[in-house]
Amino acid sequence: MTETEWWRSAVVYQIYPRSFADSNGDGVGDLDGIRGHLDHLATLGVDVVWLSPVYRSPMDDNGYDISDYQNIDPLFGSLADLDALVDEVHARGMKLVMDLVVNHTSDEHPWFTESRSSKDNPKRDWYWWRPARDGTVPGEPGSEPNNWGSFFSGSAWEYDETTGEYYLHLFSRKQPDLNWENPEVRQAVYSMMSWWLARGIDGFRMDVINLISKDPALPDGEVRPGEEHGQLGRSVIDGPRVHEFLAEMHREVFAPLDRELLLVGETPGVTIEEARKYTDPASREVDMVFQFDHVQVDRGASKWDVLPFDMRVLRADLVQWQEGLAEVGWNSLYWDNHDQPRAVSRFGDDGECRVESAKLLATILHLQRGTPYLYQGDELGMTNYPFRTIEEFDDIESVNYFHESVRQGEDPDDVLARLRAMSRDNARTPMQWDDSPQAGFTTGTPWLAVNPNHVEINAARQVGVPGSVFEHHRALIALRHEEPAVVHGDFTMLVPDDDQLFAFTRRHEGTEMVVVANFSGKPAELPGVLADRCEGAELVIGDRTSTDLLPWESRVYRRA
Ligand code: ISL
Repeated sequence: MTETEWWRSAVVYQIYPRSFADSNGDGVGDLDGIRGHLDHLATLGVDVVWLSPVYRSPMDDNGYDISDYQNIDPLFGSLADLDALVDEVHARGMKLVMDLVVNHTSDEHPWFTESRSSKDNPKRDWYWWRPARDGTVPGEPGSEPNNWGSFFSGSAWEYDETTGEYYLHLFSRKQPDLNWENPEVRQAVYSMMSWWLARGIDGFRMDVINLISKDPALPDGEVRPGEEHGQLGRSVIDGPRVHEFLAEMHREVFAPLDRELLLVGETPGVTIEEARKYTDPASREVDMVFQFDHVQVDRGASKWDVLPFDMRVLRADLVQWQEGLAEVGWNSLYWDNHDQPRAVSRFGDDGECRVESAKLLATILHLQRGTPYLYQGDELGMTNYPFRTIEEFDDIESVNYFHESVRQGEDPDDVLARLRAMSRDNARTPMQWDDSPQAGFTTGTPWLAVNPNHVEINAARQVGVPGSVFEHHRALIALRHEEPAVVHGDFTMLVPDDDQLFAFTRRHEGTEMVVVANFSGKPAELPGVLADRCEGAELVIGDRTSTDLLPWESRVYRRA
């Protein structure tokens, strides 16, 4: 490990600022709210805090639509509040990483306002403008420049009357895509990034960074049966110049700095082979990727096509990534984030065995090779929200999907059932600090309802309480910090065909860590081959050493 690879032993905690802590009673979380809860993070033992976007934004996609990269949205506070937060994070020995959303801006960003104003505006080419398809009437359905669909339903093109052309938006129509082919765009982004680093932040989580390079021919994508729009494919995902752009970014922004930074690329749709390229230390692009394969094991063609969860499919997928990045590259480890339902509701049991299954997920997460990321509330085993009506949802993806599906004739109750399982709002309900009426999140009316189960599930009931999900995470984080085998060990799957057990070893310089987990709601027996491995080894995480495992029980042994 080189000195600069400090992040291999780190644990990252993601904050969704809107939902973390509200200091001024307006119902929306803010920077001072975060500052007031830093001791929670220090107690947990995390090394890095990643803040989802807090920049100025019209909030069409809750801050992932940025209208001023160098300012803080008044909802969250001010630049002075951010500086104070950075100082206090640093004072506790932690680092602060910001979200970098540069695949697109808000349509209210001055760059876009200029770009859309006329065809000969100097910033016209900063975005992807195209005329209607030949022989069609501009603005009419079917006249879009190509058949791409947006991630948030509908076409990826929006007609703009000012100049009679369309602009590309892979996400909402208020998130026009920047044209990275234009070197001025790249320089503007790099100088903004350098400005933040000079302000003292410690790196970036780069939103959809593997979508920044598009094939300038913008070819139609393959239309799958039953779908209206074409796939984006390699014309966009890990596109033609993406590695060149990231290497350039590294040269221009990071290489001149002699600091321990964390650079993580969010890369939906990335393959293992591409992930190796992004994270090979020799190519100097990013330190690690955030990939999505394992959070797609319970879905069909789209995220709304919900399939029953099968642990064996999840396990096989995780193993593939462990093996695929064993020699070169590095992965981020996570179960959920602000775009995913809550892990314990999705992969565990959010009823009777909530605590045990949340602990099992934690054990498997922290013991893999890679850098673990906790999303706020994971450390408490927070669950999905019991949504009943569409009015209870806020997320643009969920709301668009509901209306689009109902328009196409689907039964609203069926659509709601899918939203309940998969909506991003499950992760966005306020952090549950205590059992008071708004869970200690706000003294006002929260922007999204607090989960009624906060009376049971909250930080006050768990911090310092033996056996809690919080204390389990804390012990696992401490183990990573003190045990090199957790950081550097190789990964070998054990009993890969077992229907209940998730078991593996991590070996490094004569130390072997053995993880055994009963990933099911039924008791399990340790097969002889596992029992032998555990026999006589030191139990470092877990409560019992017998050869049977209770439902959702997980343990970690060490043999030196
Ligand atoms: O959440 C998803 C769909 O359910 C993902 O496809 C998600 O859109 C994708 O991972 C990119 O996410 C990131 O960029 C989006 C933003 O809405 C997400 O919150 C962000 O994490 C656009 O900026």
